[in-house]
Amino acid sequence: MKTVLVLNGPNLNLLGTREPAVYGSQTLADVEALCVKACATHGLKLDFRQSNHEGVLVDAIQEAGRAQAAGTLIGVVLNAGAYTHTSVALHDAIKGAGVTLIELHISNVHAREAFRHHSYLSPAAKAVMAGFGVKGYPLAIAGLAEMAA
Ligand code: CA2
Repeated sequence: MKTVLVLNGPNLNLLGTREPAVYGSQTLADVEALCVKACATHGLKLDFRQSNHEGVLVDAIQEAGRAQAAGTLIGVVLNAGAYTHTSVALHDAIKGAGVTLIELHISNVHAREAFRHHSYLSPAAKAVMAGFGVKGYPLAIAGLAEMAA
């Protein structure tokens, strides 16, 4: 059974505790449960992580690249949070790892502040999703499963 890595960046551990109008009221544990279900539907195993630290996210992307090369992982769903708009290191990690990666945002970043309109990750990502709320996570897993089939 192959794995999907769902990787969450800074402050996403706060989901469901503040800003429900933007991010909804579901917690990160609720998101993990949605992902477990989506992976089970597609015969996949879930690796679900969150970190507030850029280097930890870089390490996880590199690890995912090695796992994909070894044939044990089909790809990554990455919500890099605010690092989306700042991180050349994450851009380089995605390119360097050669991993199939879907950039995901819970909110429609293009309908928000101008500083959220630019992503350093999009040019390195296979696909980009934004604005589906937390339901975007299972949709992204379904998309990865489709790409891998
Ligand atoms: O819409 C998304 O998923 C974002 O990636 C979320 C990031 C934001 O910086 C991006 O522009 C768009 C923020 C994640 C922080 O999430 C919180 C959730 C609840 C309370 C506070 C922060």
